[in-house]
Amino acid sequence: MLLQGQRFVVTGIASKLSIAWAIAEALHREGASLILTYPNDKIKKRVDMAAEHFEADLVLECDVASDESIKACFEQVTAHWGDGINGVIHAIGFAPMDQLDGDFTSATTREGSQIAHDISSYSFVALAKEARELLAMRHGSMLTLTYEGSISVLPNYNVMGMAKASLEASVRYLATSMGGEGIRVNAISAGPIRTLAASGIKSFRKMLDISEKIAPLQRNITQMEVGNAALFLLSPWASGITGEIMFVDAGFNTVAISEQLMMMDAVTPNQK
Ligand code: NAD
Ligand code: 0WE
Repeated sequence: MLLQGQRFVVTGIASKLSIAWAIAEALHREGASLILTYPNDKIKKRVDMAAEHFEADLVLECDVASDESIKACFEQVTAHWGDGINGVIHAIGFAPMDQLDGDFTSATTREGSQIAHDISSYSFVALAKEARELLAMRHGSMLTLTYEGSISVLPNYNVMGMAKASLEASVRYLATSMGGEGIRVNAISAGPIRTLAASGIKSFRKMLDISEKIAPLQRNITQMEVGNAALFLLSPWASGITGEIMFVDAGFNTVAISEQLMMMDAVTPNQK
């Protein structure tokens, strides 16, 4: 087992569909010990269930909107694993729903932008501050989840695109800042997956349909494929990789105009 004796703190489990669930699954499969976190009492029950499934050591509150909550969480991590941790997984993203619907310029507000950046981007740095000492003891690493909307425009992703661009920049700055302590920092840019964070997004179904038409693999990706890529980045096999944004998107990001798009009637009527 690749990660026998290794220890990871996993944030962002909200259901069995969560990307964080699949990452925990891969880590657990390889023998790692886990601490799982939840943001509030509403989600706690779900994470308790996950903790049972993954034989997790502890379940801790960690609301990334609060410095006190993050601090208290890592005090408990330190009390349990005082001689270090091997990794922290950040699988958290949030913007108020009204920000993710319609014309970017009209939909985006100061408050919506602040919340999106606070919860989806700054929180990664906030976790790094508290995890740093424990990670340094074992030359551990951090991993976050991002999306293509940081680089290219996708309908309705809006202010989350700004927040993900900021998150990706933080990966590079954190990697440089903590590299001297042997701490690596990476991200996975995942293709669209139906999770709680995708539910309620208008036209998400359509996003999935179009993605599978454009992507070189001609299909969408699964949570398990993200879990396995995460396992690699968090493992000793990736000891030379830091500051990296790795795409797990069936190749979608590499294509500008696909053969499929050339043949779509709405785009090129009467001239196939
Ligand atoms: P999800 O809804 O299962 O996970 C989102 C998590 O964020 C939830 O567990 C939620 O509890 C947590 N969260 C929200 N506010 C929080 C707070 N204040 N403190 C602590 N946790 C908080 O959805 P998911 O798709 O698994 O999302 C995980 C990550 O993957 C997100 O960063 C998301 O942007 C990213 N991502 C998702 C997709 C996709 O299509 N689903 C694609 C690429 C990247
Ligand atoms: O990063 C994400 C999820 C972003 C997200 C989703 C929600 C829904 C519930 C952030 N905040 C909220 N707030 C809520 O209240 N993804 C990559 C998935 C996603 O979200 C989209 C997408 C895709 C893909 C939004 C619009 C268009 C495409």
